[in-house]
Amino acid sequence: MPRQKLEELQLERLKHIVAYCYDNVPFYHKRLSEAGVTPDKIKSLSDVQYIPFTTKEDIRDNYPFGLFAKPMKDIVRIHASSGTTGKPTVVGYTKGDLDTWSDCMARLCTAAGATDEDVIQISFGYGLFTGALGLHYGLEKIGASVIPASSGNTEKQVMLLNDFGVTGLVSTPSYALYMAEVAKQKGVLDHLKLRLGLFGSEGCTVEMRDQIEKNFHLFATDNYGMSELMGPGVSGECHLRQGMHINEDHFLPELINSQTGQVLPRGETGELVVTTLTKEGIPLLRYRTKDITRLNYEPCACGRTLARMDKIKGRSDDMLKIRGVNVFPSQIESVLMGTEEIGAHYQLIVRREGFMDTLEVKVELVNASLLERYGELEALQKRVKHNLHTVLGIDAKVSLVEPMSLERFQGKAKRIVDLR
Ligand code: DLL
Repeated sequence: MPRQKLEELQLERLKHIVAYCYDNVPFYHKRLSEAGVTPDKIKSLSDVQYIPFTTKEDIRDNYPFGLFAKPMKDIVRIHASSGTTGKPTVVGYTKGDLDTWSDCMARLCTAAGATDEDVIQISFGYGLFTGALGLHYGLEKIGASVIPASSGNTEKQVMLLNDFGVTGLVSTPSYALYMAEVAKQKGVLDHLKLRLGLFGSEGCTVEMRDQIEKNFHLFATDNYGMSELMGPGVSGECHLRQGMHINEDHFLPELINSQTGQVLPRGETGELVVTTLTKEGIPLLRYRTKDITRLNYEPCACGRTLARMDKIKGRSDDMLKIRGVNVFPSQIESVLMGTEEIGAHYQLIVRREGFMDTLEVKVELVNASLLERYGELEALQKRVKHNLHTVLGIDAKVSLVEPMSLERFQGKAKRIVDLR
């Protein structure tokens, strides 16, 4: 769709969703009234700026169903994101929402290269988490053969990959790496038919992606979403992998400065804010995702006109402040994964020693024998430390540890240990 037409469609849908929220969600009626934004105030796409932000706290404060715009009889599915503290964030879907979700997912899976010839194993946990069912219905819609393996029991996962001739894998990037290790141990890694990875739900630098591709001999793509906005289905890479195409007919993106809330000019990096344009169950206006990215409105060589978002640089609340310096774990990952002798598993430990914050980067070596060659080990340690300093601007302690010694994850990896 030409951009102009797309923007007309977005405006029509924006006007509708603002009125829909105002009329059907008491929380929004109050919020919008207090801000003096009646639906008729929305005359252009940039008028979205008059609308106050919605945050995760707003959803939590209205736990469990307070932000739903439809009565329970119209809600046919409920998901929730676990959240590390307190109550989960609950979302509800109407039949229409489920159709839209499958469409959005089918579109992203197709853009990534999945077809009805593929046999695809879904190794996300089935349950309240949106990842598994989101991909599941999208892939069925395009006619792929879907294996709902769920997560866990990694040896069995590997058996299925092998025995069922699986061509596509859906999982977190960190779980894919773990599965590759187990496949190697079982001696089946080089016999697998895998050709495509549809990875998401957590960050993955290009360097980490290279590691996954090298291990599994597949083409890895990244897709993004969050439970509050839909689950997976918000954006994903096409085969050119020059950013994740946003399903802009369903999601209106903006970027803001996390501190000031100011909308940023095109081309700058900031926090992604999204207005859902078509959701019925729990529509959200200007939802603050806390995810840091950049938007690119240039047309893609693949022919899609949808804007693209860069890989997520990190979350504004994941950003580590170490001795006053902002550090994103993805910056560290890039350095580590760009070092040949270093494996794909790492942990970041932040401590406060006296008044000083310290960062320890623990990372596995590819080859355990290096631990016995002290001179080489020390040289490698120095090199990594130097490279980290160049990128981060601060000193980190680098601990090179034995292969297979750090924890493995079957869902989203938890790599940061903040002991402060
Ligand atoms: O993780 C939805 C999802 C499932 C997306 C499967 C893609 C694939 P939540 O559990 O609510 O939903 O977590 C949302 O995960 O705000 C990001 O911080 C992070 N995230 C999701 N996808 C990516 C990605 C699902 N491709 C939170 N890259 C988001 C980096 C991602 N971070």
